Amino acid sequence: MIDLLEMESEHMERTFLMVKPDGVQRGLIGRIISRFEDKGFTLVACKVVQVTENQAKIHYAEHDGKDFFLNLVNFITSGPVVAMVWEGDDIIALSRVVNGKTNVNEAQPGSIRGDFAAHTPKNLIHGSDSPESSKREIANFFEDHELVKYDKTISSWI
Ligand code: IDP
Repeated sequence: MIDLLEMESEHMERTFLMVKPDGVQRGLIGRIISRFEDKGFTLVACKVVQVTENQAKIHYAEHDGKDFFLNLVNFITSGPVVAMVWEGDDIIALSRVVNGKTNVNEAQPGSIRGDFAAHTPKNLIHGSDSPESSKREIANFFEDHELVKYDKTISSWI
């Protein structure tokens, strides 16, 4: 019989999550962080930062060339953000469900965007979409030593 409490995770991932300037300005930092804590994920790094233009261009490199690229850069540098690294099983895909769809008209109630966002570009939260972008985005905002490794005793129940 499989001992569920002792099961080693083969799906542990890290992801980069960012409360965007609209989330900070609207006073939603705490409620957004709560969504990921409630899901059982572990916060391993967190800081309030003013994104530089260079960081913004690296962060949104996949959108370089699109007509909304400059708006994206302007928006993400328009005020402070909360940059975070979170850890958890399959967190890259699962945190995007917590975030909700990019287009706020399609974001489900219960998701961050579904509950709090009213206009698509201002959709409050960013989450990495793949292990590769997660690595690149974390490295764009954090040094290795800023990521803290720790276990929570509750982990085996999640
Ligand atoms: P995601 O944030 O859900 O991962 P991406 O496709 O990576 O979505 O887009 C990054 C951000 O760019 C979105 O969160 C949104 O703010 C903005 N964005 C995406 N598509 C459009 C668009 O067609 N017009 C304007 N802004 C867009």
